Amino acid sequence: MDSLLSRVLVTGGAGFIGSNFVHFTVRQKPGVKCIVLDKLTYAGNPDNLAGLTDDQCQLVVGDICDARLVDDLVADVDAVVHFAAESHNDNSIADPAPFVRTNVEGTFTLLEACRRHGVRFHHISTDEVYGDLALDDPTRFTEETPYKPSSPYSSTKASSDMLVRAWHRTYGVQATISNCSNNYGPRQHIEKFIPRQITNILCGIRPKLYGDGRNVRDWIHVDDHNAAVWTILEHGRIGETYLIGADGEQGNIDVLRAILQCMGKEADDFDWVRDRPGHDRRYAIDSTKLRTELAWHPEHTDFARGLRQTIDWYRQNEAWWRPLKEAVEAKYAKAGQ
Ligand code: NAD
Ligand code: TDX
Repeated sequence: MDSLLSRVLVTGGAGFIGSNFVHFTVRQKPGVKCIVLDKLTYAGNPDNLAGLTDDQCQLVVGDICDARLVDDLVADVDAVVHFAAESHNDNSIADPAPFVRTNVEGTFTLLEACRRHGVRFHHISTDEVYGDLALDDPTRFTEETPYKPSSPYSSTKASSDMLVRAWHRTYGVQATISNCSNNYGPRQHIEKFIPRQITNILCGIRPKLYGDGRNVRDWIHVDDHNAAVWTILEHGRIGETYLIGADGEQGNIDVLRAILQCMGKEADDFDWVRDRPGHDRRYAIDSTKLRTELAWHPEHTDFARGLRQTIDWYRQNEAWWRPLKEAVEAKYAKAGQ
């Protein structure tokens, strides 16, 4: 369907979810041009945007904390979709400083520009702002759940959500927020759980499971996340928050066993390693508001199928991840993980 928006600033568009958002937009929203602002940190890769034409996507390499650059870019678009962040919990435990800078100061910088230019702002956030649930807790997170972040990463995301709410209420910035659960799919950095285990197996390294392996994550395919983001961008009520989730709760050990089975390995072909400090036990999203109010529903709900496709993607794109592998594993080895 044609969109009323024609130019969208996508921060973090060279990362995992942001680049999938750009490709989704090219497929589903003809006529929309994505202007990607990305610092190309260790997590950003311009190859993630390969094959797109200048009419579909323009990459601007820069920092969301650069107020002048951000102001120039925001002045020239219809909306901002803000994915850029430091996104990995383990990194935030080792060195929280870039998380505070990018996630808090960067979001502030974008909000100020949107305030000056009256530009629509959609903020991408995470279910981790709500802390965690016990394994046997029958409840799930809703938009009413109090914030209780556990890690440096999730506390900076919670801070950025608060800024967005305040800038909407105080200055009338036309903002929405979405808090999504764990994404999986192509182009996810190999520091993250699923791609780390897939690429370990492809390299002949045993997969690594933290703690007792019973932590639960609520998995969603990245295309379902991005479809929801477009739905909120176009039809969401200004000032509102929407939780995005696909009823995909699974224990880490079950996900790992599914990967092992799919790749022809024995069920016990992995190592137990040191737990993550402060490791959140369980996340679970109730996305009733998004489904009833905006009629969104996930399409990629066959997790086994999505996992097989993701494994195939890493098999077929070794040149994309191989140069990163040694350094990622050396970092984990140093942390005993
Ligand atoms: P990612 O780490 O793969 O990508 C982040 C991108 O942001 C990279 O391209 C990086 O270069 C860029 N970036 C970092 N600092 C920047 C800065 N100062 N200026 C400009 N660009 C910068 O992350 P991801 O997994 O794609 O996550 C994207 C967003 O979605 C984040 O806001 C994250 O909090 C949120 N989120 C992620 C998940 C998930 O499961 N991965 C779930 C819910 C929400
Ligand atoms: O090697 C590993 N072994 C392991 O058992 C790694 C890397 C992780 N884990 C566990 C930790 C978590 O319980 O797997 C689970 C998933 O870990 P991550 O991929 O690091 O994701 P998580 O910490 O849950 O956060 C992710 O989802 C929410 C994203 O990284 C965040 O950006 C998002 O906000």
